[in-house]
Amino acid sequence: MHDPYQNAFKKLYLLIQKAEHILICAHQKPDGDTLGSSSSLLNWLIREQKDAVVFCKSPVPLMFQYLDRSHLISNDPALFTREFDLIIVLDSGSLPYCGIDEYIDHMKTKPTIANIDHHATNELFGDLNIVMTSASSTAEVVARFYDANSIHVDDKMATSVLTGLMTDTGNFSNGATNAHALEYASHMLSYGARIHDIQRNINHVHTVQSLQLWGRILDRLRVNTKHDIAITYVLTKDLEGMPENAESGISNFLNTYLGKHETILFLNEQSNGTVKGSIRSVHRNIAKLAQNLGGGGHANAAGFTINGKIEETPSGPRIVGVDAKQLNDLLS
Ligand SMILES: [Mn+2]
Repeated sequence: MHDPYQNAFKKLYLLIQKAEHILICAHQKPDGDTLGSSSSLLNWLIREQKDAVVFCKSPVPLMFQYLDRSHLISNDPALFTREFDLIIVLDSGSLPYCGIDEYIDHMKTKPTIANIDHHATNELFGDLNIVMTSASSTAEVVARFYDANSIHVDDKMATSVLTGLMTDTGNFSNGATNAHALEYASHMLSYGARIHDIQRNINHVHTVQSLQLWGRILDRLRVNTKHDIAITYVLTKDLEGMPENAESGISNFLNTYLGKHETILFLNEQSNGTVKGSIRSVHRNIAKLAQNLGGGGHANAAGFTINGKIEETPSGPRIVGVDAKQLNDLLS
């Protein structure tokens, strides 16, 4: 199959062959795509007898610890005091998004940076940029890289790639789902990917407590008819004593099950004085909307972060904060 990215994939392969010490970076607050892509490449590089390590600023969530060699993923910034020839950044629109900009700034010798991603808002910060905005996931880009270089994919590498494909497509149900996502998923199954292992880990992670939290969030769901947006939110105090990431997945859940309203906005109040917003839409391109609010993302799944707190009012949530005017216009 002809792939216009063939040259870039060959270049990446050469960079890897040339490098002796390789650092793979997954983005902070990691999802299945960044971790799946990282663990897949790590397993391959170890097989190639390369000195390779993975850094992720946040710890690997329990639900992703089935990924092969995920226990080797380090959140120790001291890694950046070592010398590397190559850094491979996965699934990150920018270095600050990944959480490694300051660490890289302080490195004595500057490694070559390969930027592998699928976000339309990617800032092309790498020396080599392979940003496939049409790809369902970064894991799909990794699978195409293996294909382009005739790299044998073993069951470990395949399980990790399939994890990225399944999580970024919401189990092949959201707007990122396309023929290639299913095609590569099929390839990964034929290479021995452990799909039942993935299913059990990524979909059966909820406790009674976290589902009760979802109940509270669903109870707050309101429709803003002026902008045709369904809005709900979670407060910092709701998350006290909850399992980690208890609220994650709710915007995708709403996007899958709330058929009538095209756009969903989920506001998540953080303990550091910011509010994170996730926007999902099946047909509307909401990347611009997220960008206008200082964020970014894909046409159907995007997000932003603003300074402020959520105030509950009878007509719904409002944000108390200096830069909140634009968002409050959307909420009113
Ligand atoms: Mn992704």
